Amino acid sequence: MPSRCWSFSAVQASKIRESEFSGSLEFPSFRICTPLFSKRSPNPQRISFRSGSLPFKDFKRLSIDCKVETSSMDRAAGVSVAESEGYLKVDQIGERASELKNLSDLVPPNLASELVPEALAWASTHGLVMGDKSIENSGKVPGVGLVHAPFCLFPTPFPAEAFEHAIDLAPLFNKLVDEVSKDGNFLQETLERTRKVDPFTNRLLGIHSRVSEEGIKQEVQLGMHRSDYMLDKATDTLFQVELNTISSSFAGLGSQVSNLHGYMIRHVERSTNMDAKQVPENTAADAFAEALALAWQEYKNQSAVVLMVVEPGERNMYDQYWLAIKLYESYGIRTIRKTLSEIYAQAHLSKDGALYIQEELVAVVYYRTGYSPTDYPTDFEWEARLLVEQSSAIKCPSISYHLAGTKKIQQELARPGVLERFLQGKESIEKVRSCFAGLWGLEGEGSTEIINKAIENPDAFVLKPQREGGGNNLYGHDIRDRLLELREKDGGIGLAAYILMQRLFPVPHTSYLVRGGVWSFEETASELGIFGAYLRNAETEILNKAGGYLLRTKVSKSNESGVAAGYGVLDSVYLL
Ligand code: ADP
Ligand code: HGS
Repeated sequence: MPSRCWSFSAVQASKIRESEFSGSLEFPSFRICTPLFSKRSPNPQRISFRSGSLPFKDFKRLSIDCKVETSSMDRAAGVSVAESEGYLKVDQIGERASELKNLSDLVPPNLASELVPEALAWASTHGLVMGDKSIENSGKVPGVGLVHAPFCLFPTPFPAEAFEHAIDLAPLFNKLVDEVSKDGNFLQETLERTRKVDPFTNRLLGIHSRVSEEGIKQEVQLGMHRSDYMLDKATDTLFQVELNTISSSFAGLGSQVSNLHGYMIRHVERSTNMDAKQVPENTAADAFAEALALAWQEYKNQSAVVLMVVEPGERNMYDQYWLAIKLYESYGIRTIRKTLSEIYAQAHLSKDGALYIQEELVAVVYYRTGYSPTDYPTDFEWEARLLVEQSSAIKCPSISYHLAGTKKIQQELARPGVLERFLQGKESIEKVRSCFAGLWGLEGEGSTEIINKAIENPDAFVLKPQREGGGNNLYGHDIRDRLLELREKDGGIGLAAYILMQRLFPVPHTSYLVRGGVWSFEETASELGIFGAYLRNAETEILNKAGGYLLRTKVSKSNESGVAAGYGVLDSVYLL
């Protein structure tokens, strides 16, 4: 290409922003002069590209159509004007964006540090907050001891196709949970060996068989789930990490992070070409408030309330209040908050099984606790759980939905031919099965081989007990040690308390993490959660949809992503 100096009209020039290029062009004699720099100055100027992250060598092909607008000054500068007409169109932008791994690369650290106070202020003025564990009562009294929730300064690039796929899976998993929950024998049989070596699961199954014998008082089933996925780097496949059917958190704060990122992108869209529209609207809080309201309507008693069952000290109360406040503001439905021990002390059933907390009639019971043995420090909490289960209040989750979300059931559903018992349609079954990673039970003859594999190569696995809430899994050499110990003890019966899962290695990227008012630039990896809302009254399916999302980003070297457990931060997706 002959060496020419081209001048462009402002419009065209605006398409080319300095920050979009870095380093020098590979076409030795090609120069770009933009009127932005030359319209008023007589001499066209050479632009040196100093920011942006992709050196030109990444560009395999650069097509150039140029519109030449001669301006006297340019002519004065003796620039030979080409005859052709056209636009300088850098279609690499599209391709370049698809190769984009990190938005943080488009925002240099000095700009990020300037923007962090903005983000912190936005978070604080938009309820993206948690109780500060260093301040007493911050988990008891709303408004006392607030700190911003940990978050990413900018969203994380995520393939739109994988995101859409995860959204499409939500109604199928909602249906799967519902169908599995109806099959009490499947739940009891699948967890039979586990309950012998896991007292917590045993108590849950005890309540399940008790109310199954006594007869279920409430036909309405309400599901507020979150299915978590990782985009596996090696296979570029979206694999399900787990399906939460109880206390799926961060629908409230998760929705706010997407809004924060829209606000942050507006601060840098000129210098980075980011587009806030590529952060999908996150309707999680609205979807969960709607699900609670529709269930309340199914109970058909205007004076009834929603009971949110919470932990005694709850630092994540604002995530919960986002739902309760939306429920009141949008539907006029009141929510009361009680711990399991308060329910034990204050609850009773009427003759026809209605649940009352003191004088308050309860239509819906929404658990934000009760998924861990530590939530039942005494038998009183278990008594409270049983009483609620025996009542005609609508439970979220019911004991059968809770059990359908255990990791052993997740593993059993991944065994060949099992999904066919619960889902209709080959396409649906294949779609769900396509996101199952390797999952193995450890009881019975067939498990010896996989246990040996995990002992030999523990880094390729995760060992999971029947626990929720983060911080329970085993990784690396801890897997070998635990398997060797369990195999030796009591003939290996303890193995039934665990499942083995293929270790997933999500696509790495970099992010600006903001925690405790301080930012850091880190190598990170993310886990996408899709919220699912489901409501059925006897044979009538009232609601079955995906209800927004949650992206949690952790430092790559961390095994876990749990935000409440202090591993991950709240994030959102930037769809590419
Ligand atoms: P919990 O119910 O305790 O949250 P999870 O199964 O979600 O249990 O595991 C907790 C965390 O452990 C996940 O958020 C993820 O970071 C990590 N993890 C779980 N399973 C895998 C896996 N197969 N590969 C890689 N990381 C995993
Ligand atoms: C609440 N304190 C979960 N729920 O969603 N974990 C994370 O907020 O109500 O921390 O990253 C309770 C589990 C992922 C969120 C915490 C599913 C909770 O931990 C509830 S069981």
